[in-house]
Amino acid sequence: MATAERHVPHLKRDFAALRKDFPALQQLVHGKPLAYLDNAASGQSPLSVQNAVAEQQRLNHSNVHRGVHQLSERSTAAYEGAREKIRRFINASSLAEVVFTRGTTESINLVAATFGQRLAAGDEVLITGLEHHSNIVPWQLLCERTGTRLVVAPIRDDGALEIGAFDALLGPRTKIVAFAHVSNALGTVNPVAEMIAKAHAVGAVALVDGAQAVPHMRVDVQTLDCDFYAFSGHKMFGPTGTGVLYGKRALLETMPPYQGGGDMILTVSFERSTYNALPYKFEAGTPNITGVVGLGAAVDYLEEIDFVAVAAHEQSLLDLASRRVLAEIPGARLIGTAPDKASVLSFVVDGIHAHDLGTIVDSEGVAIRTGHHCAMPVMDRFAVPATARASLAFYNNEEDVDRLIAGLKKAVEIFRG
Ligand code: C6P
Repeated sequence: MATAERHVPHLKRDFAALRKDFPALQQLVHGKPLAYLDNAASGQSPLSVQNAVAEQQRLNHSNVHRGVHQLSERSTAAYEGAREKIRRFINASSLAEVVFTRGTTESINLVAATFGQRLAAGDEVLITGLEHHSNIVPWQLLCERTGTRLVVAPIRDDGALEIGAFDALLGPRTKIVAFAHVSNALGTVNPVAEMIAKAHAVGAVALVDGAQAVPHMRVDVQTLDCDFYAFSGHKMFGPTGTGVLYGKRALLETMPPYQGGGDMILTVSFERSTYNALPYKFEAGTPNITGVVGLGAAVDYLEEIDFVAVAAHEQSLLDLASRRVLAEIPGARLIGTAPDKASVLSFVVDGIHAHDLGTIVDSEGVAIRTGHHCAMPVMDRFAVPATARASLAFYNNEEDVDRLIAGLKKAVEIFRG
């Protein structure tokens, strides 16, 4: 984990005060104050992000990189300004390495479709048993196209990666190693720096799915030395439909474009086209300008927060919620108990389907996610059809945990009498 381990004095760590920045958290749901515990699906946006989005729409709505007029220049400055904010946020060495996408899913598909073109029968892509569908299916599509083999490193009964098996599956055939930084279904934190180094040792490139890491820890792509890092704006308190693919410049330079269209070209004739410089080569068509401006505002917001304190706060809430679910909800079982976990509490309760748990706690104003969490192989590994998942952000507090436990007790009462 590439985390600054020091407290920096001017950074904010009063989480009760920060909670007031989030309008959605101030509302009643079913007549009760909202306890929002579905942050792994989508984080709420602070007012500053909402204002940035509204202002872009109200005053600056126009296209980027195209117009000489004032509005287009303002949009271009805001859009490219957000790219610089992201570059600093993840410590990429150049703006050329920050590609805007629609989200983690598109970022991974981009790499599979473009970098993947150089793979052939006999090559292997190594993933882990922890992956979200968006870090499985793009590789399966690639394998179908090229005859490449998909290899999966198994996970242990506690939801941690079997690192010995991962090591054994790496070899000269491995060309891409793709894995989650943090599992969305279990919360397991992977030893990503170690995995990246091991991928490099066999000559493979490493792609990290950072969707569930970026909202919880500071990520430094140069320290990690990953080749690609993918993440989504809406999970880091920004708008939906925004995401980032970080890629090392030397690799991105060698990759063909992903989609064709406006903005990604230098010249077009009917005979042939030439492509724009990085990162524009990978940004065909009018991008999600308003969303990216909002994402830039989300980065501004996060830059003011002490992430060492965030990790400690979320860990203490996760420990509390885990202890209380086990102690107070009869028949509850945690799914995912790896020693290194972040933000996610997945569980099942004997005799009560996860969807019923979700519906009953919702009636109490508590938002959790239930189902397979777009990670069906993880559900298969633990032989459950679905789990209930409470997932935390820095604005959550002990009262949210109290409310979750009370909602679950109500479900048990209804189902068991
Ligand atoms: N997980 C969840 O509730 P998109 O949809 O492209 O923004 O992110 C996809 C994705 C990729 N990897 C991981 C680890 C993820 O958690 C997600 C999204 C959400 O867990 C929605 S399924």
